Amino acid sequence: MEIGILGLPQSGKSTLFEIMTGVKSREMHGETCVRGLATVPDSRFDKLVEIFTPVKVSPAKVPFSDVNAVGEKAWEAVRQSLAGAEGLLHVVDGYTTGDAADALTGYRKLADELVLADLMICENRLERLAKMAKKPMTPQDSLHGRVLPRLKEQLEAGKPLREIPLAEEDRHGLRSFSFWTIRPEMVVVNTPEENPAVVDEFNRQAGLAVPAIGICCAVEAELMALPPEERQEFLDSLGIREAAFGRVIRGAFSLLKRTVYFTVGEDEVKAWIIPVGTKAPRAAGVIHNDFERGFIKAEVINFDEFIACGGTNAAAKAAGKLRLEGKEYVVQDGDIINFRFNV
Ligand SMILES: Nc1nc2c(ncn2[C@@H]2O[C@H](COP(=O)(O)OP(=O)(O)OP(=O)(O)O)[C@@H](O)[C@H]2O)c(=O)[nH]1
Ligand SMILES: [Mg+2]
Repeated sequence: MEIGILGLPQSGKSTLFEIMTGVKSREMHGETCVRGLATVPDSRFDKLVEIFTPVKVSPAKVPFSDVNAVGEKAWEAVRQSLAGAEGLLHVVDGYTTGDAADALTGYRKLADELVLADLMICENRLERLAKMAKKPMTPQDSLHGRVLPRLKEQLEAGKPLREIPLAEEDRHGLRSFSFWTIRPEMVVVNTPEENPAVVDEFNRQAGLAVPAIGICCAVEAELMALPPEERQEFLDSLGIREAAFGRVIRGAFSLLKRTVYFTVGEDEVKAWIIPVGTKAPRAAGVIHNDFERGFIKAEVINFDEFIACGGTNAAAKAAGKLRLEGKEYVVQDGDIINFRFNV
């Protein structure tokens, strides 16, 4: 579930990237695309680590990428670097003038460029398809020939592709284009310290499907530079209810419809990220392909039940709380799972 950070120059992308990953991409000269991992904070995970005291602790991690590109080829570099990003985090400069209207102008400037970039891809492909009209078409060609005109129309109206309902099969057939505007987008308005409310006005004017998150990147970067035990006091002193880090992570999970399950033991406690609605065999496949192929049953207890019945495997078993689930079981957020498989 890689998140690509995108925004106009000097909007605060690298600052936000550093807040999320701790990686100072601004100091990595010569690296076009910098990747980093954000560790997902989860009190349930911490509790499981406390209970099992495992040799290895593996919390869930979300990859972020930040692009350092200037000059003529910048756009191409951004396109290539973020082709694999599943979700986009669009950072908007709201701090330079502190005016929501300026922030919105900046947001729309890049949003329009993304629409235009997608439109060009669409048109190129349709032109090539038209030229090969007499040759035999592959199923992929006919899918493109069928779906792309509708996409083109949407883009010509200046609208992003993510607003079009698409059948899963069609969506899959369009993957190779890495369209910008088909991907889910989360907007962060980089707010001035003295006026965090600029994001509210931005949201009133922008009317986005998913409202933008307001973050004062400069302040939040200072926060992350503090030792963890001093952070709460700093937040309280500024009247910030929740640090940017947690808000962005939660935003990313809800944007990309992800959830977490756990595997536990004395060797390792690990959190696994899966799409909401994933069935047990596929969830097992995230650990290893063999687990999916040879899936027999999943031994499941949800975190809350696990804690309620004493917080040990033995207690859970004695209380008859370990469920044996089959292939159709939809894994729930916070499930603790032991897969039984046969290869
Ligand atoms: N006052 C203020 N300055 C900020 C804020 N966020 C970023 N800056 C400053 O703005 C400049 C740009 O920040 P970056 O995070 O490097 O922005 P960027 O979008 O990565 O910039 P490019 O990669 O060059 O396009 C830096 O000098 C930051 O210190 C903010 O919230 N308030
Ligand atoms: Mg940068």
